[in-house]
Amino acid sequence: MLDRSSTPLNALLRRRRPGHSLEAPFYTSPEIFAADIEAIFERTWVFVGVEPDVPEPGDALTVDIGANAILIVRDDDMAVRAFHNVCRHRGARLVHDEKTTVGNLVCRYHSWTYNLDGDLIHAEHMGGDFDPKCHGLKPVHVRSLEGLIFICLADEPPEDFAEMERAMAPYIAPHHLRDTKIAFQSDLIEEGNWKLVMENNRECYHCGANHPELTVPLFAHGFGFAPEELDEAERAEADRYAALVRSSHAEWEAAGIPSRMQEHLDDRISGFRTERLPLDGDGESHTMDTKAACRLPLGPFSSAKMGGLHFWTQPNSWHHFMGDHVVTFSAIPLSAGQTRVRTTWLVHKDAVEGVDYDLANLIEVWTATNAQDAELVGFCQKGAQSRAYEPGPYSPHTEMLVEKFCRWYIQRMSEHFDVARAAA
Ligand code: 3BY
Ligand code: FES
Ligand code: FE
Repeated sequence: MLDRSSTPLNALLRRRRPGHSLEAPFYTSPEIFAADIEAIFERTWVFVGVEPDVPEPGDALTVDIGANAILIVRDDDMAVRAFHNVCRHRGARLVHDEKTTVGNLVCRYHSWTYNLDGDLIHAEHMGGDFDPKCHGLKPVHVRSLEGLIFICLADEPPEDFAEMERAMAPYIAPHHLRDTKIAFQSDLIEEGNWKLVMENNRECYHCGANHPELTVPLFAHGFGFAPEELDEAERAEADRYAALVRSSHAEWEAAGIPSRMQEHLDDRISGFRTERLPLDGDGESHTMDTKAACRLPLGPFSSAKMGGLHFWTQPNSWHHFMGDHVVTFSAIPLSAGQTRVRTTWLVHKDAVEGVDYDLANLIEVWTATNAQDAELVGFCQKGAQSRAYEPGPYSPHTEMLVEKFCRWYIQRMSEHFDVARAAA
């Protein structure tokens, strides 16, 4: 483990150059990876799944965050609960499948059995002095933001999550996420540090050159540009887009659909950004013809042109809510050089594949985009290992939000390790 009193980590944190990518060890060092888990993933609210991952009582989902095995279950009262996936007898992992359905939670080792509330309800041969009440599963903080499941491993989770909930619930609610089902889920193991995955997600500087599918529904100029570099035609296009954003926002907000940008990426622990943006072409969805992929709308929308609601959270998620489907993404760090990106496509729960939606059409844009992003992240991971690598400058026009991600990260790390040092 890193020596925290005279550490290279502290020095690296102190000398981070604003407006530039991070120094190589932040992407490559196993010690800094362990520090990231401790200071970020064991402290902040982490997005792990959606309520439709566990639609019925007894449905369970497991996720590992660093050395922590977490279990998310739907209990008999339909509440979503989270526990450490660790038996209170001798610590065996309790649930082994990533997804399963259980009546009770039975440990394979000596058959200790817990109900869905985490109470130990059966343990043989433990004698009269044994108190099962003291051996329930250890709970993990869990919150569902309109169906998006976040967990926090800290004893005292950041309280500002409530502010994000208050701000975001009205944006997400119209999409009725709890009335959706998973049409498709994909796991991609990206060959890159989790921060490279997140940095890549926080800009579209790379979109024009790399995402031919994504740039069909998304506007090329929607994610920033240097005004002085635009020619006349490009400027006219940018102006047209800005006017469309203004008129779409006015129209949606008047219809009770919150749409305006809100951004707290680096001034809160539970940092986030949102904005509902109009789509190009016919503007209905993230598809190759920009038309809705699913015939059943998610809510009682007056138009199919609901744009795309972006919702990004620190440290590890991004989401797109359209009128007809939702796509959510979670980045789970596996090691310094590997990250699991889980993508989940959700449609109305009554939608029938092949009748109301064509699966290939539904997932085409983001399947292609994810593969392209995974490759780009891999390029950067390789680059960070080279002796030629040095932090490079972010574009002030298109990479401001990458900078905000890095600033948020450096703040969290500095706070955590300074506090730990002061307390020592
Ligand atoms: O998914 C996102 O929200 C960002 C913006 C577009 C590209 N990128 C993947
Ligand atoms: Fe679970 Fe023994 S470790 S029952
Ligand atoms: Fe991308």
